[in-house]
Amino acid sequence: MTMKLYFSPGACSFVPHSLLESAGVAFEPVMVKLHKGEQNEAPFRAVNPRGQVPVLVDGEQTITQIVAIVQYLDARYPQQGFLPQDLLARTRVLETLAWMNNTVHPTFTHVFMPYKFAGTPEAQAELKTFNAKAYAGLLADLEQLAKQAAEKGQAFLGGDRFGPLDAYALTLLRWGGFAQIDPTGFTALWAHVQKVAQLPGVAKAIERERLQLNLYKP
Ligand SMILES: N[C@@H](CCC(=O)N[C@@H](CS)C(=O)NCC(=O)O)C(=O)O
Repeated sequence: MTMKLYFSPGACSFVPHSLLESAGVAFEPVMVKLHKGEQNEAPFRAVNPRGQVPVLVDGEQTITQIVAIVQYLDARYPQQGFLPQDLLARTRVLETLAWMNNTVHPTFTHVFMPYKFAGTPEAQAELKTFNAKAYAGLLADLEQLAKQAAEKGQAFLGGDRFGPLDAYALTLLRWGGFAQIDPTGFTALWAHVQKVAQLPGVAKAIERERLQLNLYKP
């Protein structure tokens, strides 16, 4: 049975979307329009009661959470080397992936969906401003990771193969534009993201999602 990936254009589901395209496997992409609130409607809630993308459905199994989906895809398509084989290198990639997912990403969610975290317009405005600043700091940390990889002559953030860190970095840097952060200010990261965007699998996911990399409007 063909796998299904529930995704939303520009959302964090870009991570498994670009991994699946890179693996060159047949899957059915199912678009969920978050801006129309489809994640809260019955058909999608029946798939994921938590109302979030990404969701990977493989036969009888429904898998959510990027960190879990990435490990599943890595095990299913070992030839892709999405995660390094070496124990320590793999642990380091998972460490950074978890940080992206549990720290960088939710900081942006406070900017993009402040109504999830505070009730009044004043509190939401404060959350937006405060977290946009914090987000710029976290992108600066990500810039350091891209710089270190480049200095080591490492082609990708997790090693010598394209993987989840590269796809997540692209997504997180792109989101910066919504927070009034100029991506080109992060020189190493911007160069890396542009390079990653040209990989055939990543380019396919970008095309399906119709993504523009630089959303910053001065
Ligand atoms: N920790 C979750 C985060 C998922 C998440 O935040 N998804 C967002 C899109 S980037 C979403 O579906 N938001 C819709 C909503 O919360 O209403 C994961 O790794 O899958």
